[in-house]
Amino acid sequence: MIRPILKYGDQILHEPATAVGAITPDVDQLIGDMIETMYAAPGIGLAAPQVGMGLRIAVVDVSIGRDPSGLIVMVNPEFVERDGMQLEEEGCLSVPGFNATVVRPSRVVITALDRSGTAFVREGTDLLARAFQHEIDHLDGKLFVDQLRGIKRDLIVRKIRKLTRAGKW
Ligand code: GNR
Ligand code: NI
Repeated sequence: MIRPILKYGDQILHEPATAVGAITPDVDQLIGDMIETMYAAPGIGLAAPQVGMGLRIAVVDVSIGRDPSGLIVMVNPEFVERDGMQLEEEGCLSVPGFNATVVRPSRVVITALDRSGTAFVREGTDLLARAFQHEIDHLDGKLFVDQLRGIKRDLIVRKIRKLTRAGKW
């Protein structure tokens, strides 16, 4: 089932999510719905808070479904390494219509549980590293807008406030 994607300003997006205790049938259903919702959007990643669930679950597929082995399900992900630096344009399904250049490490290694509850380690470079960080930020209640500083951030926040007041957000 495709679930609606919440937007900037919805409180759950701005709060840290809770670790998953066990992959129950409800959690498995949520993961399935998140995969479906990500591909339908389409997006290269989706975090549970974006569909209103404050749990530490995210899905990523930088191939957007073109590569059958491209799907990565992360439950309780954590960084074990972060290095390098990249500066690229970034967007978010919860901040539609906006993008900005965000500075991030160019290589990360994460550990997480997969959909069956098995631990794995995965390295990501370039776009995959960016996607991992973007999704783990969501689990910490942070959106890409929060990584921006000064006038770049203020401009986007002001435009969103204006759209919200006009009932167009
Ligand atoms: O689809 C998405 N594209 C994207 C592009 C650059 C950096 C990060 C992303 S993630 C985003 C989907 C999304 O909002 N995931 O939370
Ligand atoms: Ni996002």
